[in-house]
Amino acid sequence: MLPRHLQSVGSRCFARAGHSQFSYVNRDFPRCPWWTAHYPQTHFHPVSTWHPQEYFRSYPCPQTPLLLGPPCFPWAPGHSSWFHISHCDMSSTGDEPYRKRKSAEGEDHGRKMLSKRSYPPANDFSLPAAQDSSGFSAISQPEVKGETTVKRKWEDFRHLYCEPSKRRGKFDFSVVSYNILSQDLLEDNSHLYSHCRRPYLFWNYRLPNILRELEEMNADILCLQEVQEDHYQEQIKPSLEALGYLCEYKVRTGSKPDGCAICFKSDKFSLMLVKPVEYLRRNIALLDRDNIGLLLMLQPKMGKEAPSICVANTHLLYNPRRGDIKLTQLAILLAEITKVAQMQDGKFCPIILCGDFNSVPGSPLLRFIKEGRLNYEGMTIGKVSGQEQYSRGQRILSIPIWPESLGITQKCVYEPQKDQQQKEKYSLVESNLKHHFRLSSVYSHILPDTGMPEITTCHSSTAITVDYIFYSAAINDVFVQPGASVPCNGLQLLGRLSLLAEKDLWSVNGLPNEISSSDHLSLLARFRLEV
Ligand code: KL2
Repeated sequence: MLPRHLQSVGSRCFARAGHSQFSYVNRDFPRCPWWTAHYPQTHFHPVSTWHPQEYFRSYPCPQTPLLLGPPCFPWAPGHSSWFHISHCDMSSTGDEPYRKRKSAEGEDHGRKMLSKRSYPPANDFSLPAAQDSSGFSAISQPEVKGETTVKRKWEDFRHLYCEPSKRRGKFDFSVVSYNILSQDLLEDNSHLYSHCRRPYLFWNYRLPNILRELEEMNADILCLQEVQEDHYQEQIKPSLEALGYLCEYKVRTGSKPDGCAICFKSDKFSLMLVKPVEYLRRNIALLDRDNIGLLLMLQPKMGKEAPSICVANTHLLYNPRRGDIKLTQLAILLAEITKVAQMQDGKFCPIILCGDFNSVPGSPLLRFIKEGRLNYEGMTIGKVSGQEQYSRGQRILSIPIWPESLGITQKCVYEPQKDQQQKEKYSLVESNLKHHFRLSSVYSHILPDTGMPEITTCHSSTAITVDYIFYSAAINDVFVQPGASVPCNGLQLLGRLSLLAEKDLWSVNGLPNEISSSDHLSLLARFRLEV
């Protein structure tokens, strides 16, 4: 018998190619300001004033790990997808919580997004003697007894589109965004994983799970964050190459050894351009952080001439108090995208923007990405990302946010050399940020079945959405932004792998757990480009 909150999920069937079990009419809340009304069980604020902390409570968990079942996507016929909960026989005596050292990261001292919650006792686990290369004990898979399932459903939107006319070509492809939790950060922030059974935190345990998950999703493009450089070079890149991917990587500046990777199937795309993006500017105090992004231009391999697709991947600053830095990092990325994605006729090629933005849905930063504009007058820097309800960053954003010496305008484009008159104009700038794109989010941030917030990251101190896949939507796309003038071939969202609610994740001991080996969930979407 499933726990009560899982019954509705467990009783559903999987969505298979052409047989979606679900109706998606009215699912698109960006087009409907009163979207909450579709989910009468819930009492959420509209997204723009949403503070996740008000809704996230601890759901003490039964002792069950989260398993990802066999692969199952519409383009892999005969399979279906789910998360699988197994009832393990675990005693709850005296497991040593995992600890190494507290965060030494200067930027990020001692914040908690939620008050510390009580967790079920950790479980006993006898460590075998063998040590892996990181000095931790090697382990074998624990015994699993009894099974129930929490599924991540494939949500199929294909029935919402007309078949393209015979004259038009179509190119379908899938994209993953996944913060895989670098081992270095896991060990630096070990207090966030005190709820985990220690053996599940060893890299040698986590790596095969992560690779298996990536293999099962079989996406055409992978945007990975928190990829530790040595693990990338020695393990991840070779493994993905063996699966037919070509891989590009950008490590963070500074001493943190992780970065972002974009990997793509070499039989689907040709690589046209690689652009690593560093946000660090040694001459600008605001930009003294080591976060980075990575852009690729990928040309679809199809019979017809198709525009390249600009794929951007980033991991923005974590620090919940420093929205000023996050917005500036985002502006740099958008300026770089503008540079590479603008075609000869001035229009933009289709854009996919993935990553961990360390900002919640409905926050000013998210509104800026989706709406293309933000008036930040009087906004405190701690409010920008919405990570903390009672933000401690109380300084008001300066106008403009970043200094002129960055060379990026308030429209998030690099500016040409200016004369004196233009410089004066810049100094009179208003508190309005803009960008050129109309980007839609693949996810709706609320689960349609229950009205609960979707979660992309979950550990001892938080359970929120911070990961996104944005895309330039075609005018007939299900999630096209209101008022969007679509500059060129946009993308249609054909489907996505659903996310989960916090209570579902805590019912399987949170993240990472036995089977899901990051503190983030993977995001997966399928798109169509019509040419
Ligand atoms: O939230 V993250 O995890 O997107 O999953 O991004 C950052 C955090 C990542 C890179 O800086 O490391 C994690 N408290 C919680 N998490 C932290 C902290 C902290 N003090 N510092 C870094 N991270």
